[in-house]
Amino acid sequence: MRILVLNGPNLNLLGHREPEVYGRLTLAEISQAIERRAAELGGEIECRQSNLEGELVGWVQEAKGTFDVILLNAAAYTHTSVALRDAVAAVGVPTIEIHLSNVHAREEFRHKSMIAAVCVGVIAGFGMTSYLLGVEAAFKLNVAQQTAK
Ligand code: CA2
Repeated sequence: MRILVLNGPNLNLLGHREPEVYGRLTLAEISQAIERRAAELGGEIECRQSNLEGELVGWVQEAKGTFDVILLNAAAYTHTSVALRDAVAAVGVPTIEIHLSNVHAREEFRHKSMIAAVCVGVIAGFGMTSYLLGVEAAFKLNVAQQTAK
């Protein structure tokens, strides 16, 4: 079971800016915790971050055949990117949308996701635990898919 974790713009600032909104953990610390959980469950994780929409689109496209599930925190691109939505829909690797914050309790422009409708599900509002729940969900999904074959 191989999981690709993609993080969008500004998430590299985690732990360094706005701790009252996004917490004190750095992206490296979050990635380590996700890797540990995936290893406990017998899987492998690769975590990447980019501030560039096109780079994220490229990584989604390349995931086919290499990764079983994508965990995608597209950050601000969640609310704007038709390109990421089209990539997720076209590639067909099951994708779970992840958010640290509860986007529905924030500004109205964050309530709309361009990507959620082409994802298997959305996990938001639990800080780092959103990613850990995403790992659990990825394993459940994979087991369900193997059983259905
Ligand atoms: O809650 C989330 O995970 C978000 O995807 C975070 C995005 C935001 O645009 C989405 O609406 C919800 C923002 C990520 C920016 O991360 C920062 C981290 C530290 C300091 C400043 C920004």
